[in-house]
Amino acid sequence: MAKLSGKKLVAKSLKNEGVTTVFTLCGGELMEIYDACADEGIEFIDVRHEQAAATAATGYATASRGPGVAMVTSGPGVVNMAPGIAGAWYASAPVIGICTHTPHYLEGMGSFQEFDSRDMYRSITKWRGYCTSTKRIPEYVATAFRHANAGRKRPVLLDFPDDTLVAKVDEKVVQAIPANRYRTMSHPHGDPEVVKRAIEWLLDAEKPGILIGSGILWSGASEELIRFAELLKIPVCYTLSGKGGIPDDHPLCGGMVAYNWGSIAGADVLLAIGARFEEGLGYGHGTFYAPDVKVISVDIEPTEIGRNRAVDLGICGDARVILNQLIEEAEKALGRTRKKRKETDWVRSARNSATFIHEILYSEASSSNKPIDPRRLAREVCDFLGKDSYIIIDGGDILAHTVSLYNSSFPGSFMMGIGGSLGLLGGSIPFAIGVKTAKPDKGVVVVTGDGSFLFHGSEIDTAVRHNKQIVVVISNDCQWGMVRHGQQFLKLRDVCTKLNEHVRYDRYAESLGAYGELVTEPEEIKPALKRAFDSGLPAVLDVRTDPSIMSFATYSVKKEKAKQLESL
Ligand SMILES: Cc1ncc(C[n+]2csc(CCOP(=O)(O)OP(=O)(O)O)c2C)c(N)n1
Ligand SMILES: [Mg+2]
Repeated sequence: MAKLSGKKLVAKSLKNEGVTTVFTLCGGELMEIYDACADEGIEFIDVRHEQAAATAATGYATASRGPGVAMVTSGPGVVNMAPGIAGAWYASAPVIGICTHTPHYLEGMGSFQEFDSRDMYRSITKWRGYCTSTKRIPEYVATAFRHANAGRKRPVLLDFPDDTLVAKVDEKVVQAIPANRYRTMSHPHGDPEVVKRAIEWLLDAEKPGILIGSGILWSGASEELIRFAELLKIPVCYTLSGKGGIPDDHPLCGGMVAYNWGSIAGADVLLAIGARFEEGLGYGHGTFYAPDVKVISVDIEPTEIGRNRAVDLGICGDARVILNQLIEEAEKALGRTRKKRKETDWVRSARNSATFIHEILYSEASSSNKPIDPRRLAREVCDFLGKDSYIIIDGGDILAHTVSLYNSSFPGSFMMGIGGSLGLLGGSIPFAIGVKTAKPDKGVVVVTGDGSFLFHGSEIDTAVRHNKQIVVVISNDCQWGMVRHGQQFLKLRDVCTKLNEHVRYDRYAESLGAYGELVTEPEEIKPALKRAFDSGLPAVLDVRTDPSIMSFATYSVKKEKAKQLESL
């Protein structure tokens, strides 16, 4: 009977999970794992920082709606990977972080690169496995995938001491567990009685509203959402991370709450699906909510229901399954009464306010000034993007400008490379590499601030080496704009917020083998984007933007801060 090393078992177990790509940065103990994985047909994308490995895995997971895998070395590798895993945690992405460890029998003795990863990762992973038995490797890998994918998706850490990886075991003592045998393939349904009550309330409501978050995207429920909203003629608003759950040009789309707060404000019954009542939703309180609104909250994670605000009905389960249940109940109820829902003034006003706000923002983005108005840059990029491209955004003010102008075309076409609500700048380049790996036939565009680009700009090198065409548009205002604008608004010292005015990001990209262009004229943005795509290479456009333009997001946050300072 053949003997298998732990490294072989890791490779075989990953293959068993259907893994085809792993994001990594090398280390001594990883070399034979690379070989073993190559034998199994698993490809590696080697990045320039371990944080980027986890962030690329997050991009891969987000685009594929499945697990993403990052593999790093012991000690420094796993220390460096942590911020990327934190981003995955806040983005609710099922990322499997794999690291090695100094031998178990030397634990606590101070061996070179020994590090207690499980303790460090406690608050940013759902599960942490430390495997000290070679024959149990398949079980640990299976457990990691099971935890990452169960309920609300989140990252996990798999830690393998080197002695576990080096030891060999008889093939026959190893239990290979088929991936479909240790986790349920069905998705949790909502309680039918509660679903029925939700439909009664929504049918009785004069001003029903739907609020969606990223749960819609993770469960792949956009189609069902649209069918349900159309059936009952209910306007739909979305949170920042729910953007893309419904196309912006859909007649029932009321836009993003942060901008079009008015669209469904005053709803008498509000159905929140996969949207959490966190800061972006005023923690569930404020003028957006009618005082006697009935809130129905749908979430895969039971502890999210009732967090920060009381709800009137809670339905725990998978968004797509529950929307199908809601559709079925609604059809039954409408069939009984033979009524068809009509479009009301309430629906029209939600749509009109969304269109009105978009038109204002769009017209404000038409300046032909030089340096280029960053709003114009955002508008040009959004106009350029076909219906078939992903956009990934990063940065401060430029992020806010772009969010407000981008009309999402297909579910998930819009993504943030900033670790969900963590707001972790700088991830967009590796994130985009992960997206391009999962969706090689789609266009992938990054819009980022110059400051944010600098965190992981070196990953352009990764994109070149692995032939991942991502087109990166830098709003180069030579500053940490969002923070510097805050300093100006609050009349504080102009310190620590300037960036290098001499740098040429296009030349930096060219030196790495990518396509690069400096753009100083607003009319040149679209042609430069076309040239970038036509080059067939990863590309960087260094677009010189006006440092004086503050985004609406910065303005409103700083206004609030000024009020607080005054009241002290
Ligand atoms: C990792 C990280 N560090 C610091 C911050 C604080 N921060 C928020 S916005 C911002 C400025 C972003 O500047 P840039 O990327 O150039 O975009 P701009 O605002 O200039 O458009 C900073 C530093 C953060 N959110 N994340
Ligand atoms: Mg900037």
